[in-house]
Amino acid sequence: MNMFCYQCQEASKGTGCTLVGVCGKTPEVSSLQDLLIYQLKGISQFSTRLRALNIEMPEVNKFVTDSLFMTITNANFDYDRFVNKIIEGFELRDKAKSLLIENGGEVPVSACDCLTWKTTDAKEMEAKAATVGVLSTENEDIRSLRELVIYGLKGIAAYGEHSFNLGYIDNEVDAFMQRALAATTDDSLTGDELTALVLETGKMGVQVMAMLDKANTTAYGNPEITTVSLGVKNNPGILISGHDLKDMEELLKQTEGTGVDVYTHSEMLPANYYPAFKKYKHFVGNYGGAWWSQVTDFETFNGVVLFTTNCIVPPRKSATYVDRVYTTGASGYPAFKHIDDREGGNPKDFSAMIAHAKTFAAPTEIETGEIVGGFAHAQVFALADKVVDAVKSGAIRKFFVMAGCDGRMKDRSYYTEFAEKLPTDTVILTAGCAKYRYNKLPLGDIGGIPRVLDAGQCNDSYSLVVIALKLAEIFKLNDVNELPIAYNIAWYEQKAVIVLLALLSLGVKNIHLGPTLPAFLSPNVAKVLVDNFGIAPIGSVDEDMKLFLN
Ligand code: SF4
Ligand code: SF3
Repeated sequence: MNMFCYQCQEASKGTGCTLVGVCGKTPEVSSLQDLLIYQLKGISQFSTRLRALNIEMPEVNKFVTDSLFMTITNANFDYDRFVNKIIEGFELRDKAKSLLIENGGEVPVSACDCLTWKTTDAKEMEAKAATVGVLSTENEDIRSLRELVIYGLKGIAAYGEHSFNLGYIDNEVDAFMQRALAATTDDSLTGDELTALVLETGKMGVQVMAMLDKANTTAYGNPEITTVSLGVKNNPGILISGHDLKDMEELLKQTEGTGVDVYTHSEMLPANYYPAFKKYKHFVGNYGGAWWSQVTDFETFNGVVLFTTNCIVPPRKSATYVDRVYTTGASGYPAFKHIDDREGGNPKDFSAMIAHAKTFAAPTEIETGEIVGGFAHAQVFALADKVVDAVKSGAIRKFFVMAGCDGRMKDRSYYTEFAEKLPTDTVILTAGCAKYRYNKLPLGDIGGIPRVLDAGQCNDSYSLVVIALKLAEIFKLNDVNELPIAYNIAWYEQKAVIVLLALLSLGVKNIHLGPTLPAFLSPNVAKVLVDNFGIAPIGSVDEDMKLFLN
């Protein structure tokens, strides 16, 4: 075994990647990611004790958030970035320890040498990682619960980082993340206590998604119904992918008047729905499909590509686009150029990338037409009367929340077929890149309400929750599960894990999860989720359709 990782839906053989990641993560990078997580558990023990003395270390909060985000599936493949991050972490941990001692705090006593172990040698880091990774927790149920918490925290970190970039910070979320990381080293915690921590993680997921919603809508306005072009224009282009709207804002400002057009890819599509971005004439639409289609989309795009977050697919040997791809923020890939973080309140500098973009031809058109989106909570509330009337009259029989992630596996054609076979009196509520399985299908509308309502990115699943709670209020229901809403969620990486935990913490029951259940759920932990929340794997389209509609 060279490595062990089972954090995403594509875990090898449905159990875990042991030789090399199906995602392309090397055993070396996997080791460094394991060590970084281990280190966070040590730093968090000190910062949690400091917090009890009313001492907050903002640099620790930022470090923990960045580090968790960097380890999300397909976010960062850059060995050197991880080595440097780990060295930075040792310094931060020792600083936190000194601060604790100076302030009369008690230094934690733990069997975990994450409190003391250090090196600056990359090979020593790799060797150490082999003893502190996921499998170092022997009991499979405790391991399953600990990892469920950590994967939820990774999702929280991603959304927390986007909020931070827009000036929104919630110290309660930081405190929770660090307390929870520290708790994953506490051997005295029982399965029940860890299960409670899992649900608390979900609650914090709701809190961080609400913060990000506020940050995005305050900065850029409420998403509104928007028709997004899928074709191309004649100028050279920059294709921006990922989830970070601050990067989007700065890119649009810096490309204005340069003769370079901006297109969105994958999870950046919802940027088209924000009033503050729609005003830019050179922001011309969306190009291509979900993240995994980048291997062909980037070839035909011809121009420069910017990754603001996950999901990066390591380019094939034959790829011709490698030298025109840039990363920024938590994302990274050794062969791509990286754009540095903001410093001193100044925007990122995209000038070299924009100059590079000007040297390329316009994108090759791969499709034409338009799609409609922008159905986040404020826009749906504006249509509330129409929606409520359609439900009361029976014109809408049922809503299907089909949020989450897309992925490469062939089995995911289930979601396309499911959307196609849904009766015409049903509406899909979506968010995240899962939508690419059906958002270009001609599914029509119900009295002017499109049958696919796209709220936005995966974090905008929060909008779907707000809509559900509002409908429950309008229909005077005490329980959100009494609404005519079914949940058929697709997952891939750890942001979908926090979306799922957030839904559970809000009491949503009977969620169907696919295309497969997470490898990190042990049989006993899976049973707890089935017994208490009615979580179920997807079946065949026809069986599931029958089940959902009865
Ligand atoms: Fe395997 Fe997924 Fe981990 Fe990549 S992130 S190594 S595909 S389990
Ligand atoms: Fe997609 Fe990677 Fe998860 Fe934000 S871009 S949803 S998979």
